[in-house]
Amino acid sequence: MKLVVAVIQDKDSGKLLEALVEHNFKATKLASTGGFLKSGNTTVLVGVEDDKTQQVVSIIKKVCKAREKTVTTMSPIGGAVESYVPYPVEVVIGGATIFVLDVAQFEKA
Ligand code: 2BA
Repeated sequence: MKLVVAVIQDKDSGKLLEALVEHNFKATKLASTGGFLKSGNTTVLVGVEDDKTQQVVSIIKKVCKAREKTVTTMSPIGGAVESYVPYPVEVVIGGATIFVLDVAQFEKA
């Protein structure tokens, strides 16, 4: 058995859960926060039999789209550390960051 952990954008979470359930996969959605942007994203956990892993990965790739996001960062003027101006930067956020882990044990009580 594998555990697929996918970090996706909030906007795609509803569609992804629908698609997974439609294909009879069980999934859990967790609210998460990206370390770089420090804004909300979604982590989806899917426990799946080994031979179905690629199907789950394909569904995630199909549903979750990469998007550009403008992030406002602070930039120092003329090297003076005290004077910062807001500076917009375009960041491409991937459709999904996917990890596939081996499951040592799976039980339901
Ligand atoms: P964040 O950490 O908020 O990162 C959002 C996007 O910012 C990233 O998109 C990437 O395009 C950019 N970014 C991240 N770190 C950067 C850096 N040090 N310098 C410049 N740009 C940077 P993605 O790579 O598609 O990642 C989307 C989200 O997936 C991440 O949100 C994070 O929550 C998660 N993630 C990505 N790689 C991960 C990893 N190796 N381990 C755990 N979580 C990861």
